[in-house]
Amino acid sequence: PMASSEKDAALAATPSDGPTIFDKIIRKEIPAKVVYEDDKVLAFRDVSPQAPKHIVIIPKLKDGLTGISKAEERHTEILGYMLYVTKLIAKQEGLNDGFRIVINDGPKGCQSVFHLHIHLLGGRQMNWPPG
Ligand code: IU
Repeated sequence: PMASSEKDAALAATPSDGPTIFDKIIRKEIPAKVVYEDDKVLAFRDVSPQAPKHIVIIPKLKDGLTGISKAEERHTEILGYMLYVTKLIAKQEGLNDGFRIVINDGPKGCQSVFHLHIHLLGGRQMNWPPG
């Protein structure tokens, strides 16, 4: 069925360790607005932005990281590096007055793509508590 919202997409998503649309973005098989790329990570503008700036940061090598709940000790280096790159992108995007970083996990966290990713949101006043 057609997902009417990101929450519906997340609730309908079947967690799996198989390839996701992010693999196609990494391989440039589908277009994405890339804002940062190096040998370890790729960052691109979210197709359904939830803020004036909404960027998704992903590891190029998934290595079992379908989500943060699957993190193992071997992943600590890439996880730390992704956070550092997120900060670099926030600066690159001019988010000097603040921003939000989000990692959705599982159905209750509204995760819809099973390839670990950090959301960077900014360019407007964020709210707390989040929805
Ligand atoms: P989530 O945390 O799994 O819900 O985030 C997945 C995000 O990926 C979500 O914000 C989507 O809008 C975004 N996205 C995208 O940018 N490009 C795509 O082709 C697809 C999803 I599918």
